[in-house]
Amino acid sequence: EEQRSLLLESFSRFPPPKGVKLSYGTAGFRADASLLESTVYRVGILAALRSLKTQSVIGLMITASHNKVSDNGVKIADPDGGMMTQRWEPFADALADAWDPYEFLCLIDDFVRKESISFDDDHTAEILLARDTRPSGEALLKAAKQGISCIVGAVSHDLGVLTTPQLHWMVRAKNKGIEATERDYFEQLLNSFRCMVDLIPGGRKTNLNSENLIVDGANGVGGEKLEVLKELCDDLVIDIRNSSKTGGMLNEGVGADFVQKEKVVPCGFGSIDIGMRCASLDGDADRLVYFLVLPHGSKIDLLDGDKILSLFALFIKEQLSVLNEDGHGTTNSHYHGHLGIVQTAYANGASTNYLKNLGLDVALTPTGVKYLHEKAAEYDIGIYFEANGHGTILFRENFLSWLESRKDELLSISKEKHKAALRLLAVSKLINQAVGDALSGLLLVEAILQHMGWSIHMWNKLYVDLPSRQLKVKVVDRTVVVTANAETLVVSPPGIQDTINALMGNYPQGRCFIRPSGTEDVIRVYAEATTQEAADSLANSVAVLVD
Ligand code: 16G
Ligand code: ZN
Repeated sequence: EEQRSLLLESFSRFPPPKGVKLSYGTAGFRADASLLESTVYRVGILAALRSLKTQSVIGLMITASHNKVSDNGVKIADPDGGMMTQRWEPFADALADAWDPYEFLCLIDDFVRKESISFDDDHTAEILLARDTRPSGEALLKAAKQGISCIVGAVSHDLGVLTTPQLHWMVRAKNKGIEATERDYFEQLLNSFRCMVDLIPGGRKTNLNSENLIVDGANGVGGEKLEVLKELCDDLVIDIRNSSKTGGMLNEGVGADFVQKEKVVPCGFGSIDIGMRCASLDGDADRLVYFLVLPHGSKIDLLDGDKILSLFALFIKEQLSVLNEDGHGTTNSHYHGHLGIVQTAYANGASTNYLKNLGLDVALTPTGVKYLHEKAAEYDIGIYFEANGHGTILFRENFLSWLESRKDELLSISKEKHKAALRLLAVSKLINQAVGDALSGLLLVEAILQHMGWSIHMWNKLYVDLPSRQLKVKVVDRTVVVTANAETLVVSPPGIQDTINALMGNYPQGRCFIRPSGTEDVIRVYAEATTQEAADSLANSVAVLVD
């Protein structure tokens, strides 16, 4: 009863916006910030129910990532720090769209019954809240708190401004009973980074290359947090630009999404940076790309998610080979450590070839972190990345405990095996196990480059990207395009795939696919071929098929 009146009373204070239907897409709810108060309030309720159901700490993040500053969004982190289970998405949609107060109550009642969620004194709910630097974030966070507080027994902790991966990390840590403050996050990252640097063959190389590291913070939370990280660690020499404090506009001509899509330097970069190691974070710091400024100063050579993935894969594979080498005195307690790579159809064909030539298993999934993450979790070590720079490395718990338990014994067998085990353990602590994390990804790239003794130029030469082109075609109803095989085949409308196949046949190494966007009313077209002209022409000839 108390519950019902709390819900009814607050419901009337958060009327849903007229004429817009929001849905919990690949990255939660996203819209113009002025439309979101009601939705965020309802997601507060959803988070509290999720916490009651799982009897664990749940996260609620307010961000619209790389989208413009006037947008915002909200998403939920599950107990393991990953995205909210897809099973609950339909309920999230229904809750966000409910108009009538009694329909709203019924919806919650039915769902609570269906999921056997209990409300009693033994069941409490705890939600960690955070937001990015968007000005609309504070008010939206308040709306989320209101939603949470109308579920009896639910408490929220406002953690203020955080990166998306920091919040996911904290949710995961808290549920494992580990201290989970921001300080703990930074300490874990820096300790494991130092550990990797200490294990560099032949000792640390200071001033390896004359290059400096310069990071574009997208005028958002990432730059701000990187400043903190830098303060805590003397070993990190970073020039940070477009940090949120310098007054530039979030994501305007800056950030990983801009750099990756436009293939030009972000604001604040130019000819003075030619030859330097440059990196770019997105608006909530869950994406990372590197780039090199080309002569003349505005065009770049992009080292995207695929290239970061390739660097990580090479390093991990090297450590696993050392561990598995059949040397003298090896016991039979082998654990091969199955390494798997996960990409989407957007991965540059040259990267997939490179990885396959290393002898690695490469799997494809549809676009969206939840699909890649789920697939990567099937391996002892699973590395996933989207070309846009979102990705991480997942380690299976059993594999980690095997490494932990064997590392001392390995020392008596071979120093090299021992070191390889320590490196893998350090990577598992450095790289965020919950979601892609630009800050931890950046530290890992830096540690591996030092380990290899490589400049960014050498890393860039692992393979040469095939020229590619992305187009979007505005359509009335994007759901008419239905794909299969990780978005590489169009099954509907019928016939289109045959035409695409025929067109691809006209270009050497031609590859092309179309898919409905999960975030905009468009059909996306991707094409690659051996020349830019060919990639453009293939993309254009396929785009007209859906126009
Ligand atoms: C979302 C996804 C991202 C994906 C993008 C594709 C998450 C957290 N984010 O931002 O992974 O690359 O959507 O957008 O899953 P699109 O469907 O409009 O091409
Ligand atoms: Zn993001």
